[in-house]
Amino acid sequence: MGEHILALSGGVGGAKLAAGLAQVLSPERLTIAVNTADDFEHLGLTICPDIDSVTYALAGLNDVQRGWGVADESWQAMEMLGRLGEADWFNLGDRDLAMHIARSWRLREGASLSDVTARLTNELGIAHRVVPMSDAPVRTQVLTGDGWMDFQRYFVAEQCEPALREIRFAGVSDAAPSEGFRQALDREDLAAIVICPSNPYLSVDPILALGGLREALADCRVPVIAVSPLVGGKSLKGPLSKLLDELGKPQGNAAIAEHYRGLLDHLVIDTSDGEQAEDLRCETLAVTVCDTVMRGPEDRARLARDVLAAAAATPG
Ligand code: FO1
Repeated sequence: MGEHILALSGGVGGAKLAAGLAQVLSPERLTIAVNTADDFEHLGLTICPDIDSVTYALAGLNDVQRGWGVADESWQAMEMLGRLGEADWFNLGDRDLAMHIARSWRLREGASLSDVTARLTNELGIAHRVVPMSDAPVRTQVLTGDGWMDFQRYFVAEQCEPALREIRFAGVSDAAPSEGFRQALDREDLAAIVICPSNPYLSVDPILALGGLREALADCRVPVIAVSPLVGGKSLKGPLSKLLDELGKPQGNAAIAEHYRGLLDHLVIDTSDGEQAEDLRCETLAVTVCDTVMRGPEDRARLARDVLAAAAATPG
């Protein structure tokens, strides 16, 4: 087995495993490529929720309870924005706001999202490589009974309540993988690709939708291993189970295996779903059952080790 691991991550659950991998792998051995299709422009700022979830988790700054944003946050800027009559449906904490200001300012100065992400993670003391999936803007939009809607409006303002009929990633046909992402994929010493426990349809699909990416993963010589975001058949956070219903998909890990069919070599599922393992296993898919719930740093590191061991035992 070679040396380098490429992790694909969305926010929250994905960020936890990304942080676990960073706990057990040295910086030279890990690249984390992050979904940027949840990004949006709000109050003149570029907000990158998944990059920030990964960054805050790696820097130990993340709010565990809320699942997004910075711990020990204050909300004075938000309160003042409300008083000024500005949009207050998307909560920006004071410390989090500093991140969006720094990023937006650097982007406006002409830096790429890759450069800005490298700079900000570095300033926060993160030695591991966190790269955006692309430097070009890609934006998730969802079709509901009210027509097409931007992702954050659906997710935060509408609390995922409208039934979802279709998902699209605006801009993806013009977006290439970022240089850092491409370099990690092309590494001679690449040993495995880990798909973190993020929503396959909303958080991982935008990454796979980048030109040639799904094919590159299907054809790659190293094992592709995914950790299911389902625990006891449900996602711990987020709308995955509801979405499976609305999109007419099977419930449970059968949906995850079906979604990644052709590119996945190994699926890690939670002990609470262990009885599904036999049905999921086939000639081209190995299945590992372990505890995938990450309550703290020990759990994150343990799951990261389990995933790396499972990957090492999988032919590409
Ligand atoms: N999620 C919410 O449910 N409500 C919010 O007000 C909210 C604000 C927010 C601000 C910055 C940030 O980086 C993330 C934020 N999130 C919020 C989470 C975000 O909508 C989701 O984490 C992702 O886009 C889904 O992965």
